[in-house]
Amino acid sequence: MSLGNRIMAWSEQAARHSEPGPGVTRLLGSPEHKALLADLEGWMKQAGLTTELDGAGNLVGRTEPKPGRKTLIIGSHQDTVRQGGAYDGMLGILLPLAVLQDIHDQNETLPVNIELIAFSDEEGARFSSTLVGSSALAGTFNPDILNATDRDGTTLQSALRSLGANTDQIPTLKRDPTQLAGFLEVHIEQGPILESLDLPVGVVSAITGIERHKVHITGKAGHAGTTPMHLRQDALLAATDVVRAVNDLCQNTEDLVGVVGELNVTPNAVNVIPSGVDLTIELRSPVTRVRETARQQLLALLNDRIAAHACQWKHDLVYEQQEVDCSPVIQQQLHSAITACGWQPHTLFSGAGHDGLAMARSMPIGMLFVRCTDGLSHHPDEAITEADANAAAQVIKHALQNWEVPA
Ligand code: HGY
Ligand code: MN
Ligand code: MN
Repeated sequence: MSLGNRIMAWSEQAARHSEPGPGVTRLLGSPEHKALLADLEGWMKQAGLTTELDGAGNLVGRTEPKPGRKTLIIGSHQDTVRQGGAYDGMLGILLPLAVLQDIHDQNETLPVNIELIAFSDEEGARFSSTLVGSSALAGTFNPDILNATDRDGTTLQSALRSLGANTDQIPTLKRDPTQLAGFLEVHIEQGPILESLDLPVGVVSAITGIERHKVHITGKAGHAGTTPMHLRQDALLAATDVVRAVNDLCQNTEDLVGVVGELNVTPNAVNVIPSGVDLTIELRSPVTRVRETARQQLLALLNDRIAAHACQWKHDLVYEQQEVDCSPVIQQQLHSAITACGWQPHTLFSGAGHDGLAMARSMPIGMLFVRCTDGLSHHPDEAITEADANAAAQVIKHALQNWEVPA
C-alpha cells in the first residue's frame, strides 16, 4: 500500500464520521468527533505511537521519546465547517500519520521526537471560539471560553468533557519552547495557486491576520402594507448597504479581503418590516496596518449607511488574530525536501487561518500546502489526488528524516 493510498483510504473512513447531509460536518465534542478519535487512536497505535486525549480535547500521539532530542509537533484540526470537505484539517493529521507508520514499519528512528496532534477545534463552527486545542498547547488558552455555549446551550466545557477530556488539565498543556523543534502543519492550499503552477506542494511564507465583528442593526417593525415607504426604519435595507460597503471597501483595498458571512433577520416575516438584523463582518490581511485602517474606514461607513435608514446599530469585535510569519529555517527545510523529491519548490502566503496562528505564539512554525482540486474548500466537493497525497508524504518523510534543529 503506497503512502498516498493509505492516506486516501483513511481520509474516506474519517469522512464517514459526520452529521448527516452534504459534505462533512464534524464539530468539537460531537458524537462524530468521539467516533473519529477511536479510529485515530487505533491508527496511531498501529504506527507505534503512545496516545493521550488531553484536557483540550486534542488527541496526541507520541513517538518513543529519545533523550536529548527536541520534539517536533506535527498536526492539524479534526473539526470541519458545517457541510465542509474531507481534507481541510484531516489531511494534516493523516498524512504525517501515514509517514510515521511507514517509518515505524521500517524500524527507523528520526532525529527528532514527534508529537502528532489531532487538534480539537480550529474552525469554531460549534462555539464562537477558535483554535481551542492549539491555543492550549501555545499557552494562550482563554479559560472564559469554557463557558461559551452552542445553539442548544451546551457549554464548551461539557462538550470537551463528553469526549472524556479533563478540562482542569488545560493550564498544564503549554509546551516548553526550549524542548521544541517547532510546529509543522500539512494542509490543503484551499486556493488555486498550486494548480495554476501545476505543482503538488508549496511552502507557506505567512498566515493572514483575521478579525471578526458581530453587528446588530435595530430598525422598527411595522405593517408592510400600510406603512408609507418614507416612514420606514427597515433594518434589512440598512444591512444590504452594509454588505455592499464591506465588499466595495475590500474590492478597492490592496491586500484586503472580507465578507458578511452570517446574516439573521428579525422577525423574518413576509409582511413585517424587518426590525432587526444580526450580521458578521470578517476582514483579513497579511498586513496589520491595512486591516486596522480598513476597520476604521468600515465603522465610519456603517455609521453613515445605517443612519441613512433611520436605524441604530452596535458592534463587537469578537475575534482578532494577528498575521504570523513562518520560520525561515523550517521553510528552508521544506524547500530542501521538495527539491530532493524532484519537485520545484514554490513559496506562497495563506489567506486561510490555521492552528499555526496559535502555535506561532510560542514556537517556530512551518506549513506545507498540498494542491486541491479547483482550489475548492469549505465545500463538499473539496478533493485532492492520491498522487499529490503521495508526493506530499514523500516530501514530509524526507523532511523528518533529515530534520535539523538549529543549535
Ligand atoms: O477561516 C479560516 O480561514 C479557517 O478555515 N478556519
Ligand atoms: Mn477551514
Ligand atoms: Mn483548516
